Amino acid sequence: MRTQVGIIGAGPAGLLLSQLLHINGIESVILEKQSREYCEARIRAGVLEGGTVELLHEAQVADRMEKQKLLHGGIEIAFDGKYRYIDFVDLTGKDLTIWGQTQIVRDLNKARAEAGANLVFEAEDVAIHDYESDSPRITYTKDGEPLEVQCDFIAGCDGYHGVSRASIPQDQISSFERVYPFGWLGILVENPPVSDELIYAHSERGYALFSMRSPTLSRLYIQCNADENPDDWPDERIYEELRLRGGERVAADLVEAPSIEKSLAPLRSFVAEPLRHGNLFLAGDAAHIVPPTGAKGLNLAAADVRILYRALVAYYKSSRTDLLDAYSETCLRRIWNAQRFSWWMTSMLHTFPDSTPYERRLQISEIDYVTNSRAASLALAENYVGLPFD
Ligand code: RFL
Ligand code: PHB
Repeated sequence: MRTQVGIIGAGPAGLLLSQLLHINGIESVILEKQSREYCEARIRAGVLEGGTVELLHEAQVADRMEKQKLLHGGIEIAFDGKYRYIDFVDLTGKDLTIWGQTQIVRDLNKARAEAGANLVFEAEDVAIHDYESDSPRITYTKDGEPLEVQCDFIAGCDGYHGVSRASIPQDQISSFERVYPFGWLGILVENPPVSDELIYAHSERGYALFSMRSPTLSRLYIQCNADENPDDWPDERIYEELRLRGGERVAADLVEAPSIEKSLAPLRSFVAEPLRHGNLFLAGDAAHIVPPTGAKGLNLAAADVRILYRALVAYYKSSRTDLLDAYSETCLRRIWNAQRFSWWMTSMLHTFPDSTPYERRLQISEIDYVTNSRAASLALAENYVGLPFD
């Protein structure tokens, strides 16, 4: 089979790229390892920057989001018995949208299927060939049959554990990484959120986050050891920690309901450079991971896609190669900004097992400063709502 852009991975990055290319008259094929049902059941991100929302409009998959989204004007930070609100709208004039990644993936799958897209689920043994040449290929197996996609470009949108980045010889790609000594245990519960805004809580017992997906669906997280077994965490134990970490107001207002999903995510910061290798372009989690504390992962994946699809459109419509040539450098500037912000939010709000009493005092002092000083709150706010595109 022949196409213009061969895309590996039907996560938000791969689906969004395929949809935006389609709207601009460019053909693509998506090869996805998992089933559609599996991809549509994964609970991941929830907080969208304005730029991501704009891109979903551009991709014509914003109708359901516009009807069901929640708008947020800021975040609360709980620490040391206090609750401080950082008002993003007042500080930056911008708000944030709560709309689950799960819903985005469902809408994109539906839009792609309705447009008759070539979307292959349960593609096995996906492998990349000749990506340095003008005729790259992707081979795979479907229902036991070996198949091949020939294309002009390959987009590696297959996440952190995918084959795209792993296919690049080690001496041609640099990796930068930090692994944190903890993870997030998350539950989804059919219960109204404990507060109108997200609450990021710092406590001696560890960090906790009180988030949401809708007026009737809460998403709650606690910091735990990265190697814990979620089965060792019955709901009652999680709620006990949430109450102890969230402070008095949260403890009084938090209503328990059984979890409908429970998962543990280790925390990692990671960047692979460059993002382009011949005619192979890495995008999203395939190229970079951030710890979820600043809610940047999905937004960064969308930012890569925005830059890549525009570069591909410029190539096909005007034979321009300059935007493709600049892809890696353009993306990396935003990626490193998000890396710095996510690392900073993570370091400020989590409890580190090896920190000294002196460092603990500094951490409290920093949270106090960031939530009390307009200048420091603004630095947090402008990064959280998303830095502008050039
Ligand atoms: P994905 O979503 O991992 O999709 C990659 C797809 O590639 C497929 N794949 C393969 N397909 C074919 N062959 C292979 N060999 C393949 N290997 C893998 C996979 O099955 C999958 O379908 O990457 P993508 O598209 O780059 O999207 C990235 C986002 O998913 C991720 O950054 C966010 O979910 C991160 N994240 C958050 N981001 C935000 O912007 N805001 C948030 O509030 C936020 N919260 C979160 C998060 C991530 C979390 N976890 C689970 C790590 C909260 C959590 C708990
Ligand atoms: C979420 O709702 O899943 C969420 C919200 C904010 C974050 C991370 C995750 O910083």
